[in-house]
Amino acid sequence: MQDKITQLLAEIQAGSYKALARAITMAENDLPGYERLLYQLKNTATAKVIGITGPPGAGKSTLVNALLNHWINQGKKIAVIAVDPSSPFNYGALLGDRIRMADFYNNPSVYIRSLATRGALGGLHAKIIEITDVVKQGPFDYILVETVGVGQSEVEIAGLADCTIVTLVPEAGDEVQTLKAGIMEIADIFVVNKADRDNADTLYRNLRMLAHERSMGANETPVVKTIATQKSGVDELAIEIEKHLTTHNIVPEKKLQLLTEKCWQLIQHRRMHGFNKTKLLSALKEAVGKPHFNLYSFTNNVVENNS
Ligand SMILES: Nc1nc2c(ncn2[C@@H]2O[C@H](COP(=O)(O)OP(=O)(O)OP(=O)(O)O)[C@@H](O)[C@H]2O)c(=O)[nH]1
Ligand SMILES: [Mg+2]
Repeated sequence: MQDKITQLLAEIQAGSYKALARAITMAENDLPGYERLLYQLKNTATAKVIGITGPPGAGKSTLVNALLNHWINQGKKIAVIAVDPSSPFNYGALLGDRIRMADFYNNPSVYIRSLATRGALGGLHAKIIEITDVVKQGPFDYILVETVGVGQSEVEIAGLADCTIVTLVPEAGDEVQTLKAGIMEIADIFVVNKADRDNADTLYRNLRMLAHERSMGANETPVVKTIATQKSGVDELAIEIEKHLTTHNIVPEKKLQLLTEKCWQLIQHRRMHGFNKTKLLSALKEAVGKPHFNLYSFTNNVVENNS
């Protein structure tokens, strides 16, 4: 009989969204078999991960919506992971947004999954790397990961994605100078969304200037103006994404850093296996009053007895 996990993986690879949903739930909740599933993941996935980040309300979901529309018309298959509690992809979203997305929920070319909780340290979802790796096993051309940009999460998305799109809106024009350091580091493409609003051109020019200053003769980070609600500028954005994906084939430093962090975290997690705070507390309760109690040798004994 074929192993259940092997079977699940084969179903994901064959394009079953039901199997994919089940595997993501396993990853989210550390369910039995989840680690075995991870060990079997293949490194042959061709799906490209595209991160879309930016401040709340910048129009990220509307842009994702427009990109889905664009790529579906080209016969592409796309997965969307929305790490954002207020996202229209989330079930808690406003009714209007849900109606707007209804087409794609039932479209066989699109798989949408929202992850409501953030990572413990304010970064992305704690299992975002594992979940993206699982989704990569499916027969997708693109995996879009939408995240609200708040510090740590932007760095994470840059490590996770093959192409990171930073979405800004005209209202952010004055902030560009202060955003400079962090955001310039991670953006592969800038989008000036809500280009139907005043000051869009100012923001556009400022970003172009920053991109130029920073490029030092190398490729400048492209800046694309969009009106996501009207799907305007989306063709150009799709071209820039494709251009970036085809010209940047080396594993970027930021990806290596993220993977190193993850590996470190997994090692820590494994080394902590078998330790239990309640047990520690009762052992300490017994030991702490003794005249020869020493926290450091106590800890050393606990570690040695556990190995
Ligand atoms: N005028 C204008 N409004 C837009 C445009 N794009 C999006 N909006 C509107 O901006 C609001 C926020 O859009 P969303 O797509 O939900 O923004 P978001 O960045 O995903 O928001 P969060 O996920 O909550 O951070 C919605 O009311 C959209 O209709 C645009 O190009 N022009
Ligand atoms: Mg959103």
